[in-house]
Amino acid sequence: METTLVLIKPSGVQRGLIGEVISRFERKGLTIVGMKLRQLDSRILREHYAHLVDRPFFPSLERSMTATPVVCLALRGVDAVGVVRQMTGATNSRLAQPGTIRGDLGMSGQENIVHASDSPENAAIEVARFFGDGEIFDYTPCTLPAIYDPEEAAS
Ligand code: IDP
Ligand code: MG
Repeated sequence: METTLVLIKPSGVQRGLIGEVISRFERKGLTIVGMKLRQLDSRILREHYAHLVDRPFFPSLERSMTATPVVCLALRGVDAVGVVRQMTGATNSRLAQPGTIRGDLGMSGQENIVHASDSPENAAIEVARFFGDGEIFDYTPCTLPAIYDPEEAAS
């Protein structure tokens, strides 16, 4: 199974969408193996958004991402990285498909409710960036046989 990182951004926190977003992942059948609030700062954002630091909108993105604490989630499941990216939708919420978190709940490119890791390699790096030792919990939900067939559950 894969473990992926989701951040419920200040746009989601401010708008009271924490429960809605977590509920979607729970209902899908993903296991929450890490969850906490964290106040981000410039140092971690420059690392997390290293690919965007030189873009003109970066100061605005940094202000937005530090406006409130974010909710950090580590979600586990078969192909969890791709499944969660699909559930997240396109970066610009106005273009994101209905049925996705951004498509259903947002109207903005920047204020787009959630972050989700974009590859298994980045997911491993990002889970380690946002969670410390002892903050990821390895457990098997008793519902697993109703979520996966035995072969899937062992993958
Ligand atoms: P992603 O979140 O869909 O993976 P990235 O390109 O990695 O998209 O960008 C990270 C975040 O930076 C976006 O989720 C969004 O909040 C912000 N962002 C990206 N492009 C723009 C832009 O053109 N204007 C304003 N904010 C942007
Ligand atoms: Mg990205």
